Amino acid sequence: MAKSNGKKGETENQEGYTSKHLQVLKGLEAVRKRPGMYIGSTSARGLHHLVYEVVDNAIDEAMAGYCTEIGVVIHEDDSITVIDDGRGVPVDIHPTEKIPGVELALTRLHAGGKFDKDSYKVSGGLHGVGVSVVNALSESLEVVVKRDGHVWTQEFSRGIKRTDLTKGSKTKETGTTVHFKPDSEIFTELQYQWDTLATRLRELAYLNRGVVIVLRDERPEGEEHDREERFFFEGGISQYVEYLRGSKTPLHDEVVYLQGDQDGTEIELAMQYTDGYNEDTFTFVNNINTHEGGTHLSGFKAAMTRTINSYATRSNTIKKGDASLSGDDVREGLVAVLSVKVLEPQFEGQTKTKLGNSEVRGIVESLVNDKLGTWLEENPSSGRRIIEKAVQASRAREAARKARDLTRKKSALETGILPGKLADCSSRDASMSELYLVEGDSAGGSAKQGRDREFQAILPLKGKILNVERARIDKILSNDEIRAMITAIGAGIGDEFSLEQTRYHKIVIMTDADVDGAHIRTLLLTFFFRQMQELIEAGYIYIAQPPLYRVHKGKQEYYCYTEVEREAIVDQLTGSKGSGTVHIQRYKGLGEMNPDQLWNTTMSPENRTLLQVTIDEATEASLLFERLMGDEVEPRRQFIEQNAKFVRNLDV
Ligand code: 0RA
Repeated sequence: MAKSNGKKGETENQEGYTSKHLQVLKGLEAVRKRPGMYIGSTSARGLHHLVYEVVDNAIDEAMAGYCTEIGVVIHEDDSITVIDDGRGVPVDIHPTEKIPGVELALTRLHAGGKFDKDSYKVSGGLHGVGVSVVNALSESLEVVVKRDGHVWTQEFSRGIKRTDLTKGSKTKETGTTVHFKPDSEIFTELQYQWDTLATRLRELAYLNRGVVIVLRDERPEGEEHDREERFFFEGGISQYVEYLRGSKTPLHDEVVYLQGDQDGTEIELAMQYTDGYNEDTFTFVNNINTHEGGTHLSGFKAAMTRTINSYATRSNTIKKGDASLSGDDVREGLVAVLSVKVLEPQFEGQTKTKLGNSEVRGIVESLVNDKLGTWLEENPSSGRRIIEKAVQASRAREAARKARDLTRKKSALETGILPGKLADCSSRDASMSELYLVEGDSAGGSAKQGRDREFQAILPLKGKILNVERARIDKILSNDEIRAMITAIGAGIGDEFSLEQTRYHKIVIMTDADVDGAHIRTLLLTFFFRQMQELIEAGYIYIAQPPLYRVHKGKQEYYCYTEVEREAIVDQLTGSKGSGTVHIQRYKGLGEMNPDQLWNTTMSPENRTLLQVTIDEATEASLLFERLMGDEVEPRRQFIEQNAKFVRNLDV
């Protein structure tokens, strides 16, 4: 039962809350009743979102010039501490609300932010809901503020204050520390993922040049835990472009950096051309990754097409009467980061990551037209290489179009002739159908025998598939394994891909649990990422989880999917009654399982675990692909070791 806060002049109701608090409670109770409305989900995604919410506040302090260092700690119990050296949340009594600013920020919905309208706040999307939401969804939350010469503390539980703001020892420092433990009554997932947090914090450090962000994991055991990483990039988004470029060869030495502002909209662009065949443009609005693009991206694209074409004409590389270079042509091999700050952003689209503000298009377009034009004039040899690259892209695209037409006839996409190696399912309902892409003919054979042929189709893939990261489209289409996949899936590729035509709503990559298997899986993911991205976005791509061990003793038999599981089972069996020794069989490949075992452990919907592949962290994903595919051996080895990086547990 809540206690009276001891203040005079406020009437208490039966439950012991003051009328004012009742109002407060109602606000945060709404958050607890429908948490999804405020943080998107109550699974892993929402859990991580709590951290971003607090960090965003600290970043706001940094953007306002008051904070240089932010620390995030994952504690042993999966509680989180976020510490910053900003101004500290105000502790003085709010003139009209009559409670300290801190308490206001933590107990009132939408009262968390800065009160002036001239600063860039993250809003829309899932961000910017305020720290009170974190408070509402935490079993416990303690805030420590250093401000006005003292250390101040206050505690809450599930959004309700447990203590009044307490003035403690003297200090000259300023800053805010928030420690919270997500509520197990709310969240279905309580474990923090290092990679998920690290990816976002790295991104924030690149986008906010000079801010130091340190992530520390204090949880013991396991390779993922007990570590610390520091993100600090003096070069900001230019350095981000270098990171994203990975091992691709640049066409010009320096990253192009443009900056400008108009009517309160600030624009920063960093870009570099490489010898690659893909485009990697990442756009951000107020630090939020605008996966779905929007007006800033269209302004950028329009300006690129116009500026490169006009430079090509002026430098006589393309003549009057020649076809002009297309947008895709002028962006082939481009790595770019566009970061804009907008005062009142309107976010649209399915995932609220598309910028709607129409005025931004023109602002970005004229800045890029103007400054990129100047850059090209001042760097003619770089300019020439860029134009040559675009001209080559244009020729290749024309050749590819012809090749594609040819392929379409040859592979009979339209006549419906499926690849010979495909063992198709009998169902014609795509939403029920699954396609297993299986490494090797022998595992493919077991899968064909073990499957449920009603809804499971099997396509065995032989050996290494083509690295699409290092090939132009015409070459990609001449590869047999890739052609078989394209025809089996039935939805085309690239610009012509059509999600509605997909013949299976689950495409399951099933490879051996070894380095070769990881490599093949990555090649396949690269292919889907570059040529059928919508499949990933739709959540149709999965990774099968075959067991690593079979442990048995007498008639007792267990399959173990991780080392930890194996240890636990072995301990249990060793300690259990009954005669016989404990046998451990390690599966080196799918081929070692007979059809029944493969079905029972990996394919049967009742028993299997499928990992859904997301491109939530498209930034990281693209880079990882590039790192693996590049010529450097070390990152490739590292990548293979950590290849589950873009794989997240089913998060709906
Ligand atoms: C309200 C107003 C001001 C700062 C903050 C909130 C603030 C919130 C958080 C949350 C985590 N770290 C934070 N740091 C600051 C502005 C205070 C001023 O005008 O001095």
